[in-house]
Amino acid sequence: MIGKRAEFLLTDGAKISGRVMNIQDNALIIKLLNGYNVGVLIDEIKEAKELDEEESRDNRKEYEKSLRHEEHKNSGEKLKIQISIIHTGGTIASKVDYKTGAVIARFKPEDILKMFPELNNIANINSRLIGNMLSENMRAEHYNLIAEAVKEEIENGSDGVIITHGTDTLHYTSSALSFILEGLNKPVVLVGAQRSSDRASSDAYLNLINAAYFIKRAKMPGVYVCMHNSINDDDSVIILGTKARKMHTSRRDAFKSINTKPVALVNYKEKKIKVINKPTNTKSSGKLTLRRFNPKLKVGLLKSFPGINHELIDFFKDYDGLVIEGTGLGHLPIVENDKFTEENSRVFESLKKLSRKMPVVMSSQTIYGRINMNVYSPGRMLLSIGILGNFSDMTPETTFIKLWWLLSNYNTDKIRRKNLIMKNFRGELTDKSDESFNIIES
Ligand code: DAS
Repeated sequence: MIGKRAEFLLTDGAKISGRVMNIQDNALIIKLLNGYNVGVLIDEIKEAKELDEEESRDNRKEYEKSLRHEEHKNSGEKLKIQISIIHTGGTIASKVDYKTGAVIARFKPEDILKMFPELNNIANINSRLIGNMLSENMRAEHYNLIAEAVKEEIENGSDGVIITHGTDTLHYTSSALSFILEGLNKPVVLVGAQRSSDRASSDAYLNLINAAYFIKRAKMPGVYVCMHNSINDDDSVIILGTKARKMHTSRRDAFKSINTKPVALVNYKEKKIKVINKPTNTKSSGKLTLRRFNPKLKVGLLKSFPGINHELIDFFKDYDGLVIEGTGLGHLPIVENDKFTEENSRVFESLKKLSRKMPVVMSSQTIYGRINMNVYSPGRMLLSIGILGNFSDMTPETTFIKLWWLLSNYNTDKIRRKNLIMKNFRGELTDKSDESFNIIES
């Protein structure tokens, strides 16, 4: 069959046709009509049909006609932009292992094009693998690795980068990349999926194709997240990387924009982009510089709760920084009201000690809304011992990532003296809160 044109039906229902180039590690290497090579595992081929040259010529004519049609539609602009897809893993790059039923992260870069050839209608795609990891395993070293790969792709001429990533910690990574990629003048879009790409209900296709379409049409430099806007297969929502948060364990519209309206809604099927809230701080020097994380630093994220003991605060004494998820406007149990609350005074003393040693930053368990430690006297007590973050509307996760990044790139004294936690670097802070709770009708 080598050298022949053939059509293959795969076990997952996908159809592939092209010229069989050779056999490598029990996979057929097939050159698709668009010129890209894909590898198809022989044990994933259900049926194979040799195409005679005439028939395959018709296929090619069909493909070239569709390309001309696409080209005509994009008339007047460069037909194909260049988009790089960097794979890190997660459900989007996983398959169901039908022997165990578990979702396993196992994907080769070319799989994406094999499964979603329509991406080729939007851009020339090149694909590279950073890893096949579930995102709960991400560490700061990975943030630096991904940022280095993004810089390389942009310097090699990419007009934009898609990063496929697990959803659980996707908003930590989108924040981290926002801070590392200083002077970014291209769009970088993180895409995940709540259903593995080989399942009919997968949200991978819509998120990927809409991310590519956003990169091609919106021309908005910056770091973004692209996921479902609702449980339907219509729009994807584009959220600024420092304002995104996963808010549901399994819904496909799990990602919401916190304390600010989303950037846009994208619908490739209808060729529509509805810009809602264009980021203002996307002016870039055009010189992309990596301001990396220092993975050796130890930064904590502690959720306060009724009855918390001071030992928990003391635990962080050898850390470099701590973010506390306080309650409400930014409160912690530090006031002794009666004989049951003596421990609260010890919590306050421990906080005072810790705050002398390192930046301690307040965020809120409410997720939505803004910190304000001026309203109640306990909040003022926290301000009096140097707790930072007053008036912040960042999520706890973005606050944690920002503090780690600040400690990696500035000395502690400057962070405190210049109150850098409240300096707006990447749109992570807004000066007016969005009260709409982000229910965006598409
Ligand atoms: N474990 C999840 C992760 O990798 C799977 C997913 O949602 O992508 O974040």
